[in-house]
Amino acid sequence: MRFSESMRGRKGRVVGAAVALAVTGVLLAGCAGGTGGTGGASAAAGNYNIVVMPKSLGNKYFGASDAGAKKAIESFGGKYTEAGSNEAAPNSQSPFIQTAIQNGAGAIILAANDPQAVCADLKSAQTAGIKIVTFDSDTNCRDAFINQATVDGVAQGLVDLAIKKFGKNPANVAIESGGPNATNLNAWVAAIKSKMATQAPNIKIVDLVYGNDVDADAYNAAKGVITAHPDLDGIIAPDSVSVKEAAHYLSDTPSLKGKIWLTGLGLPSELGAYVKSGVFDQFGLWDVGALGQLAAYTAKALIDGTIKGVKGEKFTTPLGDFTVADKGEIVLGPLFVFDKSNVDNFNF
Ligand code: RAM
Repeated sequence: MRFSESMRGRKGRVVGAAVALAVTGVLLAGCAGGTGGTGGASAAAGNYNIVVMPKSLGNKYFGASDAGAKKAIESFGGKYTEAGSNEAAPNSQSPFIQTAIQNGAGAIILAANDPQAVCADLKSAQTAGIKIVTFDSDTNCRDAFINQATVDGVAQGLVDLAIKKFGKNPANVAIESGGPNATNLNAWVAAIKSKMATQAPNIKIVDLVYGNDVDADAYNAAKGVITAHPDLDGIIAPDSVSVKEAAHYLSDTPSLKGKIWLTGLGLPSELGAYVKSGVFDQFGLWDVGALGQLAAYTAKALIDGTIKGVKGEKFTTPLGDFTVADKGEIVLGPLFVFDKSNVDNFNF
C-alpha cells in the first residue's frame, strides 16, 4: 500500500551477485544534532507500519532501495507504505510525514533532500512515538542513519578514478551533482574537492552544476557545462540521474567521443549500455537493495526497543550483527567499482 502524488508500478528486483559488503556492526543510535529518539521501545511497540520516503519517486535508484525495504518489512510481517512526490525538493516530504503521523506509523525511513528542512515534521513524528531512520542522505533529526559507504570512501573512490585517468597531466573537470541541498551529495562534493586539491592539484575542478535529480535538467546541465568550458576534460557526477544523463548527452554527441571523460555514482541497469559501448568506462555504487533492507531492519529494532540508542547495544539482522555506538550511523560497506567486465552481474 502506498500514498503518493503519483502511483507507480512496483517490481521487485533480484540483485545478481551480491556486491561485496563489509557490513560492520557499528549501528549508532541517538541523534546527530537533532532531537534524540524516545530512547525506549516505541510508544507503538510492535507497530511495524513503516513508511518509506525516498528523496523522490520516479528515480530508479530509490526504486531499488525501496524494493529492498519492502522485502525486509514484509519478511517480518510489517506493512510497507511508500510515500513521496516526484520532486526532490528540501521539504517535499513534509506532507507525507504529517500523513504518517495521522496514520499512526511505527517508523519512517527517509532519504533527505536537505539536512534540516523536514526536521520540524520529523520531531513531531518522534514526539508521537514514531522511530525515524534516515538512509542514503541524512538529516539533523533522526534516531539512526544508514549510510551506503563513508563519505571519505565515496570521494576517494571517485578521485582515484580521476587520478587513474589523468595521472599528473593537467586536466579541467566539472562536478555535476543532483539536488543542491542534498546532505549526501554536498558532503561528497566537498570531500572530492578537498581530496583533489591535495592529492591531484593538476586536476582542476572548474565548475559545479546541478541536475536536480530530474532527467531533463541533468541532461541540460551536462550539455551546459561542456558548452561553457570548451577546454573541459571530464565530468564527475556523484548522482545517479546526473551520471546517466551526462552519459546520455555524450552518447548523443559523437563530436565529443573520447574528448570528455566521465565517472560518477550510478545504477548498473542504467549505465551498463554506455559502459559497454565505450561512452565511459567506470563508475561506483553499492548494493542499493541492501541499503533499503538494512534501514528496515534498523527501524524494527528501534520499534521493538531492542536498541534504545545507547552506545554498545547490539542487534542482529539477516544482513549481519550490528553494534550501537555514538554518532548514529551504520556503514553498509566500501564503494564498489563497476566496469564492462562486471556490470552485467547486477540488475539493480
Ligand atoms: C541519486 C540520489 C541519491 C544518491 C545516488 C547516488 O539517485 O542523489 O541520494 O545516493 O544518486
